[in-house]
Amino acid sequence: MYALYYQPFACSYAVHIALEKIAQPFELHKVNLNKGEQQSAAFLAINPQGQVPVLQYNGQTLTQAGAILLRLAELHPEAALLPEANSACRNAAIQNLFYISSTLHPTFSLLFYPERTAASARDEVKNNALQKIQRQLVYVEGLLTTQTFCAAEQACAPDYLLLAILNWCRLFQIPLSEFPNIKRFLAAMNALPEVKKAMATEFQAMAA
Ligand SMILES: N[C@@H](CCC(=O)N[C@@H](CS)C(=O)NCC(=O)O)C(=O)O
Repeated sequence: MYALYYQPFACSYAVHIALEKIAQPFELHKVNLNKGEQQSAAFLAINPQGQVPVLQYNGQTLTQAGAILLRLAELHPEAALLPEANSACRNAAIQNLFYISSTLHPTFSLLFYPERTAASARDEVKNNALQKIQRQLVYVEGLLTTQTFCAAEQACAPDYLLLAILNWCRLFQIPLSEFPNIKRFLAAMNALPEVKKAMATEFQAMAA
């Protein structure tokens, strides 16, 4: 049985969607980041980095959204969380997963936690991040020019993470009017059964 430590609509959303796609039993443990629960002794004992997502299974603990998604793809090939190993789009899927987790996500993190970069220059950090995000969105828009999803004909792991992060554009009032491919991507993703299930659960958990 999998256990996922998550915060509704954080990057852990991508792992939650992947677990819905795998369609095996899992349990969810909410970590309320707004209340600072990630810094509680109990949670730090699970992940000393004080961050979600954390996946536990078979007595093992795994952190880092990209790593968890790759591992789930290995453990459940039938769920097609990545394109076939020898397919042309496998490289693109892995490359995009790393781009999203190592480049796009950290830029958004500057908006959530500007004080971690410069406590006395929060606005400057945020403004710089917003400018950087614009350039990164141009890149993502390009990825979605010839296909709906970022690597393959079907949505897979990098798309789940991309969805989780692009959802934050609304939170930070980043307009997407100049990015029609991204808007089409979001609409297609939100129509997927695994996304609908995870979304409904996380909306409920937010309200609780
Ligand atoms: N590199 C980590 C980053 C994880 C991360 O930034 N998680 C955020 C939620 S999206 C978090 O837990 N933030 C709480 C904090 O940093 O205090 C990953 O890709 O999993």
